Amino acid sequence: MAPRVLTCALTCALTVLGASGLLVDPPRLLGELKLANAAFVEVYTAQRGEGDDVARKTLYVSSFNPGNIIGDDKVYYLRAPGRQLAPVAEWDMKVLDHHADWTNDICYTPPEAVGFEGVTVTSGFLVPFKTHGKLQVFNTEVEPPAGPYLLTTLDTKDWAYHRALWHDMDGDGDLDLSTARFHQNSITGHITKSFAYMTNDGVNPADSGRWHQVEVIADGPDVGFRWLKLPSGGKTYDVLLGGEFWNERLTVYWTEDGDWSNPENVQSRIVDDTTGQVFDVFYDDLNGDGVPEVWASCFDLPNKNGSLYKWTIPDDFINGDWERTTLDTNFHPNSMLFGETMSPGSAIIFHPSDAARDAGNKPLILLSGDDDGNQYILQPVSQDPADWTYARQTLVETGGTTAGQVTADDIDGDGYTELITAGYTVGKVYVFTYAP
Ligand SMILES: *[C@@H]1O[C@H](CO)[C@@H](O)[C@H](O)[C@H]1NC(C)=O
Ligand SMILES: [Ca+2]
Ligand SMILES: [Ca+2]
Ligand SMILES: [Ca+2]
Ligand SMILES: [Ca+2]
Repeated sequence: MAPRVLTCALTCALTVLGASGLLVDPPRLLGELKLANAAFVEVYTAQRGEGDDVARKTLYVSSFNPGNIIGDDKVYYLRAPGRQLAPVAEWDMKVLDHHADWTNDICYTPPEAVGFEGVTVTSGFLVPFKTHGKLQVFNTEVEPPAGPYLLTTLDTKDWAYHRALWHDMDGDGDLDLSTARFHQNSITGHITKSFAYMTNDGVNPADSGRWHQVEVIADGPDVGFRWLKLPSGGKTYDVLLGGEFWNERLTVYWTEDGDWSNPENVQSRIVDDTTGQVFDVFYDDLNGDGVPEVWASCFDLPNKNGSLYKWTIPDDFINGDWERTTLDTNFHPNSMLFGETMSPGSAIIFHPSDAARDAGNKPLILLSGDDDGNQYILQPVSQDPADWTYARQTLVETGGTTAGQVTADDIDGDGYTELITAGYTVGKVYVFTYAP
């Protein structure tokens, strides 16, 4: 413990002395790309393929438009964006997909899952004509990417899918596709929530795609979730962390032996049911003490007040106390004529530079205000692990009702991080860099 405290004391002192203040200057805008309804943005670095890390990065942007009633919500991609930074305005985005309605998260698919490296595009939402969501896998090892390979052919109702993570659910060594989803009854408005997986029988999705489904949890995780390994009673468990949007709670689920194929074996604990709607949930070491925290963007619907919370995970996740801290609050969404709005939304931690990470500094948080139309940078005001105070800077005011997702990555490999954010209503993708 002592060396870590000492290192921190030194780093803190250096940070204070080395800069005019503790806060890092905001990044500079490299450029803006016009892209209608830009919603979710991701950058993945392929393990396979030619060239260096910069060449193997791909930017993905999904989009949705309630007005496209015949369903041509597009997903775009751009290979090696870091090789084309000047000018961003001329990025030639290629269409990855136009077969889904209301595309959401674009999730990474590792080569171990199905034999090729790629992405899984999730889709579906509540609005008319957009309720039939899908999980579509693409092989991105080839150009243009091959697919889509539909893994939800056996759906018996319209599901809205927002995330799909490859995880071995039945303990046979094959990665199955785990997912959270929901369905709204069009007459009663009742919402059905379902956490399920598509079983990997070793069949390449390119050759026939009847992946049978196992529902693991009914009425549980519906939008955001993560897989963690957590300790209790001297044992480490495979834990599903659910950010339950409709049930308005944060929960953990586990089984005794890590086999999720029998729903009767699933145990659960409600961590917090006073958060309001959980937009998304994350698992990162925010305070630089080497231990990850759980954190989430949440929205108190009756009071129209959004917050970002963190929970310190106890040594025993089943029996211990999960201590909650408010990292930021008072996010207020714009209102819309039709439908509910919320704020804040998606987030990611980042370091402005490799040097800041190597120095052991706490990460910053890039946060989308979602329906408040803005994006923010939250900076820890101190390097003290016990201090959870953040200073909020506005990175982008899109000027439109809704901003989109955010991501951070050093896309050109110069040691300085780029921030990529979507302006949904204004139809733009913004690219910033911390490079001087
Ligand atoms: C918003 O919620 C936070 C956290 O619960 C609370 O501290 C704050 O006072 C609330 N703000 C308003 C305007 O209700
Ligand atoms: Ca399996
Ligand atoms: Ca299997
Ligand atoms: Ca920590
Ligand atoms: Ca860079």
